[in-house]
Amino acid sequence: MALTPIALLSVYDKNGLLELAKGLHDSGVRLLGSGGTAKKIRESGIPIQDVSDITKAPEMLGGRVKTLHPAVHGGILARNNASDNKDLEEQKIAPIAIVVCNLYPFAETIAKADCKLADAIEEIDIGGVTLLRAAAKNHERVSILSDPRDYADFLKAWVESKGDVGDDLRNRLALKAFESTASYDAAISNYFREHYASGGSEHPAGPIQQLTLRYGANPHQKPAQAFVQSGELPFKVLAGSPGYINLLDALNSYALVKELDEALQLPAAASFKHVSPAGAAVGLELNGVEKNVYGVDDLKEQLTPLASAYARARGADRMSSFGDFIALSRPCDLATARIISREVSDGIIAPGYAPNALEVLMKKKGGKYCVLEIDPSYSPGTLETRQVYGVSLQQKRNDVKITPSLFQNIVSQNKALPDPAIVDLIVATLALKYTQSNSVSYALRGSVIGLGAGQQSRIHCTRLAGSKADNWWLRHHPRVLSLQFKSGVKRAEKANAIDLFVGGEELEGGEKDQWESLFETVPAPLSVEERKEHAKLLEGVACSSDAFFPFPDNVHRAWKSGVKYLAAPSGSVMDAECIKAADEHQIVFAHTSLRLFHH
Ligand code: 93A
Repeated sequence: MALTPIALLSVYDKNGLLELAKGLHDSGVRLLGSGGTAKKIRESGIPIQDVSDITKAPEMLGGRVKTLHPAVHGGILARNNASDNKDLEEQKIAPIAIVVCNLYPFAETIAKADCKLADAIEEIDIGGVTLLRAAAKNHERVSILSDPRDYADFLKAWVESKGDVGDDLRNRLALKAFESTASYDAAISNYFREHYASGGSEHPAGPIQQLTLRYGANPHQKPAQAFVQSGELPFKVLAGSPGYINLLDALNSYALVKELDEALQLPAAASFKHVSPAGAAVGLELNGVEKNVYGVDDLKEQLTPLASAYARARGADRMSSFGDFIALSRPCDLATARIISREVSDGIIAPGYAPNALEVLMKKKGGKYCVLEIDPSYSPGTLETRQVYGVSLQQKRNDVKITPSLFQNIVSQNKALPDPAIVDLIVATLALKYTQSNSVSYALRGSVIGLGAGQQSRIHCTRLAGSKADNWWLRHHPRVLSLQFKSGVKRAEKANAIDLFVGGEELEGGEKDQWESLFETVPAPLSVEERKEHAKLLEGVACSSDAFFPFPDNVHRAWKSGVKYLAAPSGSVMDAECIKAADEHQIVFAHTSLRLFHH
């Protein structure tokens, strides 16, 4: 004779409970319930036994132990095989066919403003989670209902199938139960991370796993936080308080400089704004003109290789770098700190600080300058996940290495790729790996000199990067180098004034008056001829693209900004035309077979 199927019900949310209980009872299911659940069902006139009737043990510890008993879990976890049936028989345990359970409202409890730690702890469901997991584990035989919205359909299927709802339904219900315990546990660990392992806690005893941020991308996006699910955050906050976008910049820019240093065995620096590099460079020595262009000719400290890297990164596009987040591949030294101390900047991440450098940085912004120290041995996991509009997206991290071998497949007639050009191609290409796509980057002397980021059209990237490189090069013009500013004009004002001068825009009215007021002698505009003559002197530039060039216009445009070395993946129907354009200008063109989109 077939056994009477048993359903165990233990729910906090009692919506839909009575309809389900009645339906199950009417179809011949024997009902068992924990304290409150059984009471509610019984009071409505539906017969139900208490869990304690089968456990022969009362609910205890004020409800902390209700269903945690072998009579319950043996009945749920038993498989339909000889050995398990024998065990059940010996222990006089009846198999349970249906479990109905939802959990104490932990998330709702901690969301209340006056929630104390003790309140939160009392809301951590143990027995319910165990019921859900046990039933979901044994879904080959057991149906687990964790969501009242599933009751009606389940009941219908149960009645129609006379108690055999089928694998598909049980599988989906089990998945849902596992998802509910996973998100329940995530809420609990999130809560304790904030209480026991937060960088904001007054005395975090152990590793810091969480930082509460003032807000997210915008001030109205609260709450906001940074956290790791295990281990500890790979950086320490030495000063200031990083914001959400600061951390996006810091983590992307550090990844970039670390890889640049590894690839070229040179100290590297990056200057980030809005999650793309405004500049990135390795520490090649600066000549006299470069020192002037990069605004470090008056620095008292001797430039170290690291300081040269940052001077280059900061100076390539001084307009974009204003208020940057800085990344250094090596511990910050005094000379680098001195350059930073004179610039408008939001923060820095580096794998350490010389004491005298830290002293300088700690004084910046009245002590509010954000100083992060990253653990250089940190290695992020292989999978990265984020959510957009409630949907999780997951991918393998882009851990491809950029090495000289990437540029071996030279498809142009000119195949002469000297070592310094390989350095520049690596700098340009690695910058793209951490630039919002589409992107095209121009580099020279170990430094990005023009970067077109986040454009939907490739030619717009190539033009934007090209015009930035042109602008950068015009800043080397002797007439720019000898501009006579009045004393007291600030560095940022000079940068803006030079940008207007080389940009060639005609100024009018108040803007013109203001601009002219900065100079001892107001300079005459650069003529078309002067610009052309100077542009001819820019040569040997490297250019890299994060995806293939769809049309040869990109190659022609790059050439106009002195590009001699070009790298891009192949794959365009116009590849042959692009190679032809490169040959027309004697450009060395390497097909990389590597797309580097980044978002
Ligand atoms: O405190 S518990 O973790 N201990 C238990 O043994 C236990 N068993 C079920 N909480 C337990 N439950 C939970 O009780 C269920 O998850 C459900 O949310 C609630 C139902 O309690 P009652 O039937 O008394 O209203």
